[in-house]
Amino acid sequence: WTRICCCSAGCLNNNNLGDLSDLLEKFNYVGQSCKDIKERYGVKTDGLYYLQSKTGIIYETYCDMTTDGGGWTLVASVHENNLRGKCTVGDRWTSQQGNMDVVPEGDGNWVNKVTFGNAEGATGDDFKNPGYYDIQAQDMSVWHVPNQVLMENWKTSAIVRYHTNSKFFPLYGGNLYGLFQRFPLKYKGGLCKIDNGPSIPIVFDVGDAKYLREMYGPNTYAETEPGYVTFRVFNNEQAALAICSGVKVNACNSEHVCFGGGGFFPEASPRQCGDFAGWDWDGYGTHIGWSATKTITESTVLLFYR
Ligand code: 3S6
Ligand code: CA
Ligand code: CA
Repeated sequence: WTRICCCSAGCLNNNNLGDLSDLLEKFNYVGQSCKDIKERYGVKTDGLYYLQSKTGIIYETYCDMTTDGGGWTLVASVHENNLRGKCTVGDRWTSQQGNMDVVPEGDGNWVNKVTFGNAEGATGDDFKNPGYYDIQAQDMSVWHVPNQVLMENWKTSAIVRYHTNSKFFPLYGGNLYGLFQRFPLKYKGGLCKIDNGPSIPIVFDVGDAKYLREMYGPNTYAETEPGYVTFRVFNNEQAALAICSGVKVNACNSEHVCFGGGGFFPEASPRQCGDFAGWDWDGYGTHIGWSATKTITESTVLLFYR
C-alpha cells in the first residue's frame, strides 16, 4: 500500500510514516529521570535520552546506565572557559558581572530555574538542564572530564569519577537546587567554618581519594581531608563557595579547592572570582603553592543525580 489515511491536512504514506517512526523511536524511552527510564524499560546503555520534567518540559540529557547499577542523570556541568577572566563571561556558576560586593549572590544559577548549554556540549561550556531542580534525588555522582572530550569518551577519559551512596539528598532538599536554598551562596552569608554545609563521604569509580586531593595545590593538603564532597563553604573573607569536590575542608583557604559560589571574593580582588575560584593563585596550572594541576584546571565537572 502507499496510503493508509487521508484527511484535509494531507495523507499518511510510507515516506512520512517512516519519518514519524524515526521521530517516535527517539521517544521509545521517556521518563522523569535516567533512574526512571532504567526502571521502566530496563535499558543498560549509556547515552542521550529524553526526559520530561514535572511541568512538562521535554529535554535531552546523558544517562550513565552502568555505574553502580546505573540510573544516573547528568543535570549540570561546571566548565572554566578562562581562569584568567575573573567573574567574566562564562562564569555562570559564580558571576559574569565582575567581582562585586553589591551582587553578593552572583548570577544565582545554583538556586534558580534558568537552564543553559546542551548535553553533548557539556565539556565545552557550562550546562544546566531542568533535571537540576526537577529530579528528586538520593545521591550524586561527579566526573572530572578533560575539556572538549566527546561524549562517547567521557566515561573512559574521566580523570576521576566518584559517587555518594548514603542517600543524603533527601535530608537537604532532594537535589542541589534544594540544598543551596537551605545553604545560600551569598557573600557574608556566614562564617568559616561554623556555617559550612555538609561533607558527604564518596566512593570512587575511577581514581582514588588521595589522587583527587593531590590535584589541588600542595598548600591545601594541610587544610583538607580526602574522600568527601562538601557543599557551601565560606572562606576567610566570607566568600561563599558551592562544591569542594573530593575533600572535606578543615580550614578557610577553601577558594583553592572548591568551585562555584556567590558573586564576591574579597581577597586580592578580583583574583579569586570565577567558576574555579582561586585555583590559579600561585600561577595557572602550576601545582605550586595553592595552585591546582593543569589537568584538573582544564577539566569540566559533570554533576549527576540518582
Ligand atoms: C603557605 C603560605 C601562606 O600564605 C598565605 O596564603 C598568605 O599569607 C595569604 O595571602 C595566602 C592566601 O590567603 C591563600 O589563600
Ligand atoms: Ca563556566
Ligand atoms: Ca585565602
